[in-house]
Amino acid sequence: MKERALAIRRQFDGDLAAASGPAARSEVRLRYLGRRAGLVTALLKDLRAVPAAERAAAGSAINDLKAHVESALADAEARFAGTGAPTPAGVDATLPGLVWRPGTLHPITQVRELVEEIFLEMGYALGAGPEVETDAYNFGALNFPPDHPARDTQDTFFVEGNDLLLRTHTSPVQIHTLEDSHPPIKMAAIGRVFRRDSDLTHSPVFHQVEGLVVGPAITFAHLKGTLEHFCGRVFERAVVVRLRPSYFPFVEPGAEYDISCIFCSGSGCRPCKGSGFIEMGGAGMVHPAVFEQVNRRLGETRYDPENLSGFAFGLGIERIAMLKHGIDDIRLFYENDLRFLSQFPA
Ligand code: FA5
Repeated sequence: MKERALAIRRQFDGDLAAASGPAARSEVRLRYLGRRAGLVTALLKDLRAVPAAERAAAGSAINDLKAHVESALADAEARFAGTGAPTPAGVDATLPGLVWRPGTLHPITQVRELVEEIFLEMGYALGAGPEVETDAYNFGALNFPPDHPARDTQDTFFVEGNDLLLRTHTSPVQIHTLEDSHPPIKMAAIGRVFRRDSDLTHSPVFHQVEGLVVGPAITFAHLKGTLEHFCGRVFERAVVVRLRPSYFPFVEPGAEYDISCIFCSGSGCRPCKGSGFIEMGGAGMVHPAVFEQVNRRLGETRYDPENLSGFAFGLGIERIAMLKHGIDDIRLFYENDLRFLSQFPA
């Protein structure tokens, strides 16, 4: 009986493989499982004639065969389900199916994550502040005189009257951090900022990163070394930092900093306009007036400018991404065109 079951199994496998459509598969089902003349059914009927001592083993062989036939038929039907159905009018069944492409992180998110990683490596805490700020945090506490041109409606999006606005830079996070912590401080913050500004390299919404270090005997040399290390890690090469005197009301001395050109290493090329350097952002030593304003708001001398000093710097995340990937139009980051975005696999 066991041999007969095996032979029927072999025959069934061959018949099923040769059955090319639903009708042929129905025939195979009838041939093996049909109630009257099915080959497996016949075996079951013959079981009665098997001597009692061999009946259990024979019964189990037939049951295995029946389970195999049923599950192989069910699999085949599931695999070919629908292929025999007529195609509805107007449907072109020869068109390729949907292609599922895995998503990638936005290039700005990738730079943001890299920058966060570098600051964490350097032992900085990550800080944050609100995108809707008061004039006091965005300007006043940062030592902007009341008539400073940056408060002009040309640059600032005001939300309500003249007091609530969309922050124009991440520097207000310096004030939140000074108010919420105690020295020594090493803080970096990345976030969205807003300006009435729009051209090939300027967007009304963009991202900045802010660094703030406060402690005893922090010097301009610490600032330069930090910028050199940070920019070197961002662009994955050794860079030279050049500081140029500049004015930001909340730092003194204040500077704009450039790095040696990442395309020509300083010999002069088109992206660096032959100068050998590329502009990166603003920096400087925390202005004593900032410490004094924070002390006044806190009602205590938490930051004594005689015994403490600090440096701060800021730069644009989009600018880093544009330099890293050779992109000359900032709007590409915000148009959500997959042909552009899919070029930056994470
Ligand atoms: C500032 O915003 C200062 N808060 C930076 C700073 C921090 C100075 C700490 C001193 C100490 P600035 O306006 O230059 O500085 O902007 C910094 C960077 O943001 C620029 O170098 C540029 O890369 C980027 N940026 C400015 N405006 C835009 C814009 N509209 N679109 C894209 N990036 C911009």
